Amino acid sequence: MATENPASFLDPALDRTSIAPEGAVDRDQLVTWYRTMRLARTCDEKLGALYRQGKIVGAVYLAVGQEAICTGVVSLLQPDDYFSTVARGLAGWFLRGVEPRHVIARWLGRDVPPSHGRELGLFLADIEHHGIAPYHNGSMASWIPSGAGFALAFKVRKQPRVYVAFTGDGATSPGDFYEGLNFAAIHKLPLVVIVENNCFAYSTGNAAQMPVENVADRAPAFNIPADVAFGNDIFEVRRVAKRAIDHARAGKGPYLVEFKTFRTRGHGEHDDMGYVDAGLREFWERRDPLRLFSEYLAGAGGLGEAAVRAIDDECAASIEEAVAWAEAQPAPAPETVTDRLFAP
Ligand SMILES: Cc1ncc(C[n+]2csc(CCOP(=O)(O)OP(=O)(O)O)c2C)c(N)n1
Repeated sequence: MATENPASFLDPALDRTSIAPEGAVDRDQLVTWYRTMRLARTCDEKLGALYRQGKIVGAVYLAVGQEAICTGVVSLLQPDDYFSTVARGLAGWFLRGVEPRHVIARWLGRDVPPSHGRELGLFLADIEHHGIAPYHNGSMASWIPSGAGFALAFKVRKQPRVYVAFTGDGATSPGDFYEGLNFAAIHKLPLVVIVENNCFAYSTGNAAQMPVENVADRAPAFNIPADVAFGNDIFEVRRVAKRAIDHARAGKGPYLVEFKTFRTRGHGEHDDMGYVDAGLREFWERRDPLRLFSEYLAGAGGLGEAAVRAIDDECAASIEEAVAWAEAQPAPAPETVTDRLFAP
């Protein structure tokens, strides 16, 4: 595949190596967001280790480096808003109450609800308990028209709800992206599209799959507003995403937000990222969302270094417990293989 490695993929105007909120933020909220991001990071790192031990069924896809986006966006949603994530939504799931032990057990293919070993963690959806919508299949961008469908249902029922569809940069090139956003724009549906532009669609750099500099440059084709922002700053994510969510909820139609970010692991754990040069990696590692957030919390955020480390340790312990629980769950019994294939 074609690969390009421009210096950073990041417009210097968006760049920063320290973060801070614009106004006062409640201490408990800060801790909740940080804990969510750390829990997701620790869980992902553990899943990477389990993959190397041969314990994961199939491939595993991690969100290391992208945690601020999902955490920031989902933290703004109302309980009855729906969202769907693709491979990089772990932090959002945790914020909505999904338990790490269930996520890990799913990746291990265990007999746990809701699919009892029928799907992997990648296709996580639990609309009934957590408002995490199914995105119906793995075909890139299919989740945009299905998100428009959910948003249409909200509009027809006159419910003040929004649907947030997370997507990657690569998934903004297939036709489904255009069909879904076109329909949503015509009917002014409450659909927010959050693009996590992590520089690569698998190994294909942005310039090799987009004739525009930003995904947001595609929004004028739908006559909808769009923003580009730095996705590793939880405070900026919340600031920008709030504008989009408020717009959609007010009945003004879809809104696209492109967050520039980077995944510091491969597309999946089978991908060694040989196509990424060391300089690019180092650039983004300095801008790691957890590093930026923990530096703020330990310093100007007033929490102090020891309290931040205590949260990290607590997350590490809870992921260890979750793995122990998940490994103790049984695999689905072979004779149940045809169960749950069809709705009763
Ligand atoms: C229509 C379609 N074409 C190709 C693929 C194979 N595929 C799966 S993920 C992926 C790259 C996705 O890149 P991006 O949307 O940028 O998300 P990222 O993995 O970087 O988060 C490709 C090409 C697919 N799933 N669907």
